[in-house]
Amino acid sequence: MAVEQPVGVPDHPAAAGDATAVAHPNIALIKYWGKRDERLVLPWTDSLSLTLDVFPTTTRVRLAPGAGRDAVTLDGVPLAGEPRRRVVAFLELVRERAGLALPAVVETRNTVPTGAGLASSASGFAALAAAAGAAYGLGLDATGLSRLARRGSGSAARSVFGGFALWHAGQPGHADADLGSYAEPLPVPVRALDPALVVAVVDAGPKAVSSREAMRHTVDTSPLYRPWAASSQADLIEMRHALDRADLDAVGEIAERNALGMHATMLAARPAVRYLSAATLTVLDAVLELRRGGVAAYATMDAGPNVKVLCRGADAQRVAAAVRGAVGTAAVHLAGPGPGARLLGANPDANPGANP
Ligand code: 2P0
Repeated sequence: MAVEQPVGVPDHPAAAGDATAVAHPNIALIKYWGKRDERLVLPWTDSLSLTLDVFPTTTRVRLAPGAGRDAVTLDGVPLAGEPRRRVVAFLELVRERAGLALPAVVETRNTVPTGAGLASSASGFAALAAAAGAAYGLGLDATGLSRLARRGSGSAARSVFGGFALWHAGQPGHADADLGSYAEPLPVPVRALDPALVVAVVDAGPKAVSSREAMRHTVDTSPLYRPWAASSQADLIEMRHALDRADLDAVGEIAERNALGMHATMLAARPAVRYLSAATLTVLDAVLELRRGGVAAYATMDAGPNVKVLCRGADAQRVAAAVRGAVGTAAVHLAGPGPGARLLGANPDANPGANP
């Protein structure tokens, strides 16, 4: 991609006026499911994720003096309805903070199947936050960028950082709740852990129920929600110890039970929300079979039927072959740890979240 030259905005020297950013999706090993504040996007629980090196989103934001309203496209197609509303609401937040009322042209390129439970909103809002923050001149550090990305989509707070990231829920009742909820990178012995995710796309279609709607419904109606939230905090503590000692089997076991528990909360909601399909269960059987054969392989699923199998990088091809053998129609992708959100064409100091 060509490096964009900043054009600047008269009277706002900090505003680049034109900025392009790239961000990658992340997969939660300890899930985020449920908000305590819908407007500020504050979760009930902490979550922990791995940012991937596949499916980047690239977003360019150009300020457009003279335009009547924001122009927002995804892969060249103008956005409409709720997706457009969410982007425009996010730009409003940025404009308010910048004290700059200009509309923008937002062009996004996604390489992940949108809406398929593969975290396109995480990479999408992390890239948008980085590009819009620079275009409007917010001058945010990585923590500030994570807080801002969170307002677009909760999981985007984590995609600001590369590798493993922990998103703090923040303290309920804190005077400035917004300040307390942000992600930070976790120091993990990645080389010793050698993590890989085999992504089995068993259905790339859009989901019937958005994760936003599904988590709201789960919190409101599922008798299993509070017990899961409590167990998830305990899982997080165990997960951090397992990561510290590069114990991939323990990491996988905790991640798998945390994800299955999250889906149990949805299945117990009234009425149930069920993202898992017959093909999902077939992949779960294949994962069990791999473990019986001595391969460290553990499954996690998000707001969709697709399965991400955590394994060692050294075993990834074997795991991918087993998944393909189980569900012949599945598209299988191999992923490893990826970088945080970064501006294209900017000097490294302007990229506080992008780990090498
Ligand atoms: C996660 N998911 O931790 C969890 C697990 C899906 C299942 O974060 O409403 O798109 O925009 O804050 O971030 C998906 O939810 O939801 C998600 P909003 P988001 O990755």
